[in-house]
Amino acid sequence: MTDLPLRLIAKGKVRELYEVDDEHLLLVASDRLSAYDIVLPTGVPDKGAVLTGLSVWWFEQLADVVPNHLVTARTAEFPAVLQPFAAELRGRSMLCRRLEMVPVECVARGYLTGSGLQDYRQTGGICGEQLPPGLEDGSRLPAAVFTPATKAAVGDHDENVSYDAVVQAVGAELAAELRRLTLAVYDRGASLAADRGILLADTKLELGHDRSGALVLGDEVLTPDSSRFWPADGWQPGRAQPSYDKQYVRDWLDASGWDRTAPGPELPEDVVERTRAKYVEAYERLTGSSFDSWLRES
Ligand code: Q0T
Repeated sequence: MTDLPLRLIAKGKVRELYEVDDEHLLLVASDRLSAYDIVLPTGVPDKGAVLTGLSVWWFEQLADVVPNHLVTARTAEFPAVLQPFAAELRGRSMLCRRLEMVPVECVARGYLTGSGLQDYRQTGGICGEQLPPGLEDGSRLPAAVFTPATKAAVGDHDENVSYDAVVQAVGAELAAELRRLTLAVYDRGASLAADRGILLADTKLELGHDRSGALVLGDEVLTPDSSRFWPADGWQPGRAQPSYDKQYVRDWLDASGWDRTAPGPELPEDVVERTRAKYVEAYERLTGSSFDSWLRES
């Protein structure tokens, strides 16, 4: 997009974080999409707006569990310097309170897959928490597990760490609070999503302290980029689960002969359009509101 008249303070694979003033940041979600850890050259129209709309909706659903950093996602309420960019920012940006971030990636897993499955196969548990024997890819865990990780540089994978390592890093009191809040957010999210036919396999949160010292939810929450969404009707432990949002992309990439090195191939129009429809469907299924209404109100 056009450069904003703001200092860029963090850039992820598919979104950017800008400084607005001492106390506020602007989080902007792009339409870029990554697959097999590579950002593809083709964007998915409205993906950034779907993820932002979902995140804002989840913040509301979670307000009784944990406070959050959202100030407003209505562009009309953004500062005057951003008004010339309102059309570009609409739907996909959040004005947030600036927090002192806790240097721990707070992950909760209700199902076994990904790096959790790798850990389990090597150790019989994840992040030092033992699990029952006999679990396979996609198995539901007896109860959600807090599996913290340390943040890696862009492009690298976060590293799972033990709960003890979190205690060493931030102290016993904060570590316990991170675990409690992460599991509470996962449990609320998973239960709400399950009611709507979507399994929430796992989710990653970022928490920080506000000026009063309160622990606050930051970043984006319970989006398909920060979480694994699976269609409940296709769930079958013992194999890789289909992704709610990216399966058309993966299927096409798998058949394309791509060797999974950058830059990755351009996606055909029909794959882009079907993927856009999956993102919009996820938004509408979870929130019960039309995606158009999100674009109108933001
Ligand atoms: C942050 C202070 O979101 C990140 O990178 C995206 C490109 C990671 N990150 C978040 C912060 C936030 C938030 N969210 C906040 N409210 N206050 N820092 C910094 N990096």
